[in-house]
Amino acid sequence: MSLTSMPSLREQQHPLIRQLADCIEAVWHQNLDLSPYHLPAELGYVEGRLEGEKLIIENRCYQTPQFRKMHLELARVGNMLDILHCVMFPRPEYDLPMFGCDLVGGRGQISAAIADLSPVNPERILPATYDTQLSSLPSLDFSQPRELPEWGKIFSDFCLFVRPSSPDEETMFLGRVGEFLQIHCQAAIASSPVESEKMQQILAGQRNYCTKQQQNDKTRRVLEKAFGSEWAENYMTTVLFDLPE
Ligand code: BLA
Repeated sequence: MSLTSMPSLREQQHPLIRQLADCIEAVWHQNLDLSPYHLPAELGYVEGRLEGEKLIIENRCYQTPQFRKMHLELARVGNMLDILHCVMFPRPEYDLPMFGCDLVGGRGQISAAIADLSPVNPERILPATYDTQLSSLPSLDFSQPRELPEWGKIFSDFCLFVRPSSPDEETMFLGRVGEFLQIHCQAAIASSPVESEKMQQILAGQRNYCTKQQQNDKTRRVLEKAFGSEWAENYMTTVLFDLPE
């Protein structure tokens, strides 16, 4: 199926999810030289059932010279749960952070909006260009910040994790994620490959990121209930957070 004829889940989703999905794809297309990335067979578009409700997952995936895999996933469970998940996995030859974003909502309200550019070194230090640019963004005030779970130590000090409580806060979140993406794409195209020793450190950092994300029980529970535990394990480790070789 071609991209343009894909059934459009996003038109039915929460407006913030729709807008963020459009924003992510726009920034990708404007800045990067995209090629298709093929997900494991049968996992591009999936349907299951969770508590009698239909669970639909729609994936879009690209690669570029700097990124091994750029994954945008939209999911919906009946009218109960709306999800946007996005991760950009840099090729380990490039010293770039991991961009990750998750929006989870239901019944008209987004309960979790998270976005980060996460460092891939044990010191949790971002490359200087990121640190400088992210530090110079105006600070934002959200009325309902949320606390990261234990595995969330992978995220940077710039991580946004909130429950957006008004249309203004939704717009602020959307704008900030757009800024993260713009900074990230520009830094990526300006970056040069590293030496092989450094590459090993980056790989270890990416593996740690994926291993920690695989510990998100809330994601796992949704997938297990709809598709069973074996399917959920396979999906989390091969599609959502596959470890680079
Ligand atoms: C939270 N993720 C959640 C929640 C659900 C999902 C149901 C709980 C929402 C809430 O507490 O309000 C479910 N997320 C999914 C599912 C998929 C998904 C089913 O992506 C995919 C099909 N998660 C990510 C990425 C990040 C992330 C890339 O996939 C961050 C960069 C973070 N999601 C994240 C965090 C929480 C969350 C930190 C809160 C976890 C907690 O409070 O324990």
